[in-house]
Amino acid sequence: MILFAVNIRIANSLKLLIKLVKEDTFKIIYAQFFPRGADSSQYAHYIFNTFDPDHTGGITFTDFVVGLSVLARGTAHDKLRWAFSLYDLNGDGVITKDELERIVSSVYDLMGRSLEVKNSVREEGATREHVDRVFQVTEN
Ligand SMILES: [Ca+2]
Repeated sequence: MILFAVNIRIANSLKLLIKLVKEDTFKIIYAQFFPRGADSSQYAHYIFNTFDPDHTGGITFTDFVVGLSVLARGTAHDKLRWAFSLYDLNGDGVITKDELERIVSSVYDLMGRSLEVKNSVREEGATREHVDRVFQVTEN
């Protein structure tokens, strides 16, 4: 009987190991780490894509471990490559102003409605100005 129970637990663990985490589930899990009023959906989408580089629509256990390994134990170069892949939304090897603006906008969404910064920073054009300043710094 004990052996049967152990086998059931192992089988359940294996099911978890091979189960795909779909983007909707990932977004629900991700949202739990942000304050009430925050909209983490768009940023979670971008993070999800970095863990699903082949765009299969699901993160496998292997995808997750490989991604986490880069973030936790990777070299500075590995982490920069990961960050670059986060910002290079279409994967063409270039980060455009539009891509940066979309990421910055999603980061502001993470701050939540309760923060005054959202209203003061996200006035029309403010996100674009922020992105323009970043590009001015990187071009000099
Ligand atoms: Ca790009």
